[in-house]
Amino acid sequence: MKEAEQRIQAIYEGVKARNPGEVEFHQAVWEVISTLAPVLQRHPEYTEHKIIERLCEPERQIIFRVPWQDDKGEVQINRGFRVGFNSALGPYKGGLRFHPSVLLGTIKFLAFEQTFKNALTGLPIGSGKGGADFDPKGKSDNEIMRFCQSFMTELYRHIGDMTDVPAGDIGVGGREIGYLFGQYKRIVNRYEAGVLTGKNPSWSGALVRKESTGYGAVYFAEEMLKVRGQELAGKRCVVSGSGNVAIYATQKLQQLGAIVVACSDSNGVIYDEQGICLDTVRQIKEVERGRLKEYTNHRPNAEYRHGGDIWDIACDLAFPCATQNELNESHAKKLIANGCFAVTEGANMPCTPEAVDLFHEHGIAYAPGKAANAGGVATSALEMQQNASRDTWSFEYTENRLREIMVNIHKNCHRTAEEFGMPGNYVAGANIVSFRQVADAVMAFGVI
Ligand code: NDP
Ligand code: 2IT
Repeated sequence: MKEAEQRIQAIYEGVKARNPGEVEFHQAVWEVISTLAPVLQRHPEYTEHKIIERLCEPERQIIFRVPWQDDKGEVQINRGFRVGFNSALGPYKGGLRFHPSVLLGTIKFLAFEQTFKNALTGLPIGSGKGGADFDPKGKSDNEIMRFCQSFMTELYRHIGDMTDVPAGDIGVGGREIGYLFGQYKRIVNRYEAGVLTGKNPSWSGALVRKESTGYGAVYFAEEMLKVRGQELAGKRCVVSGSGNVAIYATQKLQQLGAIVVACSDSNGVIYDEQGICLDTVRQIKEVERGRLKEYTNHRPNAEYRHGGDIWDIACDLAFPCATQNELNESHAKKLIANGCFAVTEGANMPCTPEAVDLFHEHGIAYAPGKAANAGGVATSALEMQQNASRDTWSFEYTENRLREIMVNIHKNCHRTAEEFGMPGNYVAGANIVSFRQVADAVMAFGVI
């Protein structure tokens, strides 16, 4: 074991040296490879074929200029990215993020995570991620459209239903996918529905895709609770964020009888003891594209805490659904002290490594994003299936498929953690299951 651990440490030092300054990428890589020593011990062929080293190097990284004109006619320049991380299991697959904080290292961390997440779904999809340092906040519909068109005018040559299939992520939802798809269709002169997912169901998108990440995370939480002889009904929940993932996690929690008492955006926190009114949140975020502080105009008994910390609010179950590293060690301490016993990541890498260590030390049920939020990309793969067969499935059928996929991911992670002597450690379980699957495919293809 010692030898395998030393080898992994050396690989990690190499990753840091080759990718200077990309701290989120380093964090994501370490989170995976630090759990793989027992696998290397069992499978010396993975070392011989340098599988970890190969999985840590993206297959391709594309960076491009995105010029566009704002409503005043002023020229704006953004930077666009698309990273194809691994295509052993299928075409590159993963979302696009539009947020001012986006750097190459952000996209690499997300694409790296996607490799393992996509493998966990059991569906034939490789991994990728893209986006731009564009800030959609405060932009008019026309500005968003012009930006998306310019972005796609470069991206189109790199994507395709057999090559690379983008979807949404932070700042990219149904509206943006519409503009992106329209521009792609116009440039290539073909209606290639399977080139993007997250499309509107009225024009070749899949039912349930919009809801799938949040719903899937709740299904995963439900399975974790079952193992502990518990259920969701009656549990007090806190869901950070108020975007796509947070909204539909909240919806499913409410459908299953849980009480969601708080949500947030990057400015503040809403605490509604009676339970969050989702219609109000959806009206503000999905229709008016406003700020969460407006919630109290509709629900005067609720409290808005400007700059507040959502993890201060006592809960049984926490669902970080906003962004990376939003829940740190001191937040974790607070949650545990307040009686929280399960943390399910709807976002990608929202908990810092120190927070995760605390959860494990305290026996908190902790579901890493690559397992718990895989329902989104899994339903994207179901959208690709529907597009390939020129078919449309019902909401109920698609939701059942999603549920089955989440139950299976939970089972595989849980069982593998036990098999490797780390019962209840979903991080190890998820990493080992998915790593083995990708590793075997990479080996089968030879050195390419
Ligand atoms: P949205 O853009 O719909 O919503 C993002 C939410 O998170 C908003 O409430 C936003 O607040 C908040 N947020 C974003 N960045 C920050 C920040 N730096 N600090 C505090 N709050 C922030 O994105 P999604 O809901 O789609 O994505 C949320 C998370 O889920 C991300 O980690 C994403 O990678 C992950 N994910 C998404 C999937 C999907 O299908 N969409 C699938 C799997 C994972 P504000 O409006 O103030 O910016
Ligand atoms: O992080 C993710 O899994 C996503 N943003 C969804 C990716 C997808 O291709 O549906």
